[in-house]
Amino acid sequence: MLDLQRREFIVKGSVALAGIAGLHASLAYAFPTSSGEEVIPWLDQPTENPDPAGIQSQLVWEDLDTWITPNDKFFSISHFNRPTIDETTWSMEIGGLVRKPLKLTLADIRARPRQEVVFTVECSGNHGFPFFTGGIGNARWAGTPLAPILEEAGVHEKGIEVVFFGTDTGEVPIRDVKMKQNFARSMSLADAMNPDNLLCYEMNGAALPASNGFPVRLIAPGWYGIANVKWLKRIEVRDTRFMSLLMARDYVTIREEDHNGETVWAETSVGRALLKSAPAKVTRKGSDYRIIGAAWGAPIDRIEVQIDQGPWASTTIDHSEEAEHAWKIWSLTWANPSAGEHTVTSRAVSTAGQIQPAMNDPLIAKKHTYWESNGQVTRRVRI
Ligand SMILES: Nc1nc2c(c(=O)[nH]1)N[C@H]1C(S)=C(S)[C@@H](COP(=O)(O)O)O[C@H]1N2
Ligand SMILES: [Mo]
Repeated sequence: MLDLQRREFIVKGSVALAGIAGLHASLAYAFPTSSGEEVIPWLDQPTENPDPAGIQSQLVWEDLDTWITPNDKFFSISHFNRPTIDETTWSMEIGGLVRKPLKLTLADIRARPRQEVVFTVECSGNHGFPFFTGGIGNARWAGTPLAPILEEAGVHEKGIEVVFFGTDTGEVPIRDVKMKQNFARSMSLADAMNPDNLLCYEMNGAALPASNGFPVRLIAPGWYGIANVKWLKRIEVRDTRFMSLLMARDYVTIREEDHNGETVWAETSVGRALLKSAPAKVTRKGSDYRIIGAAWGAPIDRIEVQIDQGPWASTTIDHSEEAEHAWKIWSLTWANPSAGEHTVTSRAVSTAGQIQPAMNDPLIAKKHTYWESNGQVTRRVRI
């Protein structure tokens, strides 16, 4: 009963009532609901982070025990510097091909209609290197929708591209040109106008932490981390595609594709999130073992797990906390594992019937860059 009491406090609404009504429902809760369930650490562990300034607070998968990632445990990525911004002097411009350029302070933005979204942000480089496997977190973001602001500014008929500039700057060399430039990412006007996009000032009920973009960042649900520009400084509407470092040189996936037996090299800009899952941890309580994990990146139908080279087994999705753009937490009872070393692999299947690719699928095997590493994740564990 203690287990259910804990759930009563954290789960709201009809899902909670269903959970309280039938004990069996608590079996669908993925996270430990009673003490004595211990985590067995994976044998394979990420290697030492060579860039502690750029990559911070990666998720430790074995520690995953809440749907929402607390702010002090949320990963953060910076390509240039990490600016410290004084909110009292900060303002943001909306300009370029607009009829009425705007300048908004934090108070202006906060005074506008508030909208929240629970969105799992994953860095597109996550799982691209042995030292980078925890570039993911799930938060409740709050801000004001971007689309009405663009409407208010009045986008010119010729405007097709919206560029988001961060306050952070770096010196970027290309050929013999050296540019001191701000972090910049763009979206088509149609993508920018998506009603889910937020000028976000709050993360899990608190002001955005400095490392996650204080005072205001873009939150673009359904997109990889890179699109979610932090420390916003300026939004600019243009009449051509924008080919910045982070649109067209880095964050470009290079893949060999087969076209009627001929190899075509495709170079595509990283943008929307891709279907993915990963095992988070194996737990043991007495002789009962469970595998718990997460799945995200596309509407999820189901998640399956393979032990060693065995058959794929269905997992149970934890429906107690869910949202359209948030990871789903799943679990599976692992009955009578034999003593010794095992591999645990998960794969997500989308509602459209797409299966997360295996590592030897040409989609992954013929990808020559590390971004968009959404292949199946295999972990090793000793029972
Ligand atoms: N201005 C700015 N925005 C940025 C970045 C950055 O370096 N500068 N990094 C991007 C990348 S690569 C990712 S994965 C996400 C990560 O968001 P987080 O640091 O809040 O976890 O921020 C994105 N937004
Ligand atoms: Mo990223």
